[in-house]
Amino acid sequence: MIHLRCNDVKYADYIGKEVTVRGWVHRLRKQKENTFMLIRDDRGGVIQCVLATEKALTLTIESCLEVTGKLQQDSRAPEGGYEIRATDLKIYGVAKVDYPIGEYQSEDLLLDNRHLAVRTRRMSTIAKIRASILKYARQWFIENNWLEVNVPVIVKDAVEGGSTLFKVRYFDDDAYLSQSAQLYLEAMVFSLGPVWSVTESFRAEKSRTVRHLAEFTHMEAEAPWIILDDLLRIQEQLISHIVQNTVNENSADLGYLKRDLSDLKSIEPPFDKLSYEKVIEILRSKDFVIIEDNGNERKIEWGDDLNVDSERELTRNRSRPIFVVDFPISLKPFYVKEDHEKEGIGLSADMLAPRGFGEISSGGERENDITSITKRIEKESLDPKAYDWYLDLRRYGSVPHAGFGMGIERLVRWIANLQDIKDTVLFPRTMSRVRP
Ligand code: AMO
Repeated sequence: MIHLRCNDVKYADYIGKEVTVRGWVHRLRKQKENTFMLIRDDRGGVIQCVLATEKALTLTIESCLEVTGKLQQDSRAPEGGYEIRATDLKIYGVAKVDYPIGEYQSEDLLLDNRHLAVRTRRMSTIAKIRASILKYARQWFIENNWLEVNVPVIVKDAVEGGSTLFKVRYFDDDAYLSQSAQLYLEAMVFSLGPVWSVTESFRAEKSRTVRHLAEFTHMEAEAPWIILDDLLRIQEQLISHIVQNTVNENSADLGYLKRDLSDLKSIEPPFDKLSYEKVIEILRSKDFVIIEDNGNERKIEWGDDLNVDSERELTRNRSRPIFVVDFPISLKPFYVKEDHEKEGIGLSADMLAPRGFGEISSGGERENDITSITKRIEKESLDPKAYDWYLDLRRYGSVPHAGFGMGIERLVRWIANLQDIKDTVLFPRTMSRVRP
């Protein structure tokens, strides 16, 4: 018996042969004599099956079954003009008639039923693109001799400020869900050299935006003996490798999502670098305004952080990512190293994706000076005691080092051209959504 996996076979090779397909009833049209079903297999491939209606009476949308019959060519059949004339049917599970997902559904209904919506072509297409992005990221790190490591996600210390920490009860104590693997990766570079990890990070983000999740997949890398310029080169190469290979492997998937491939194909190093000062100058020349917490509007000025709107404005007419460098250190966390040639400026960089997508990574050189780190930890209202182990890294043979963190969902959002970050992950976690 020939088991068809729809996406992997050339149907023409099987015309007239008896084949079997296993899957779910994707579409169903019962006529007096014949029933026409579009069967979707477990890789998302589809084929039409025609069955005598008397054998199909119990069948419903999303019923799980196995159909055997002769493969025939019929130009009326959807998805390529082939169909199976069924002679045998094995039913694994009849679906209840009230399957909640139809052709046109509201966003909320799809999110409430995400455990079922993962079966839609759109969601499985995005999942495949995401898998390629992770695969080619891993390939780049392996080819360039970086060691993959794992870190804990239950921690005692904040990396990105205290306001977005999720507290958890840890036996008789309190702990937090990790915001970033960075501090642990920093500990590893002393004995493992360049290291990288993919870990879930957690942020109790109060803001509802199209690019923030409460839980996201964080790809992070850290290496000894490198400076900011090296870090930018590493990210340019990594991103170009991921994009070119994903476009190559997933062009049909990207096409299904109506992603214009020409921009992506042009992604190659080097990426433009703009200083924070230049960025503020550009935004001011466009009369870009900031809305303050009290609702007042004013023109953006030096010292303001970049946000979703300013990054959209900066990148909307660009086709390739850019780095923003030379941020005021006051806008950056305690670990960012100050540029000793430019007082008050940090040796860090954010990478912004083009066409309005904005920040996808952040990183830089790490501060070595214990006094400076401690002061800045206190300034962020964090408890220096929690960082004792981290400060040991500076006490015992500190090494110049640098690293970055990149949000996989932000990367998927840009590469697959998705507006809402919730679509980049099968089971999104946001302020208002923790199930399914
Ligand atoms: P940062 O906080 O900028 O830096 O995070 C790094 C990258 O992670 C992604 N990201 C998010 N993605 C989805 N939802 C969120 N709420 C969210 N928050 C962040 C973004 C961002 O660029 N330790 C530092 C990095 C470093 O210096 O190594 C850090 O975590 O893509």
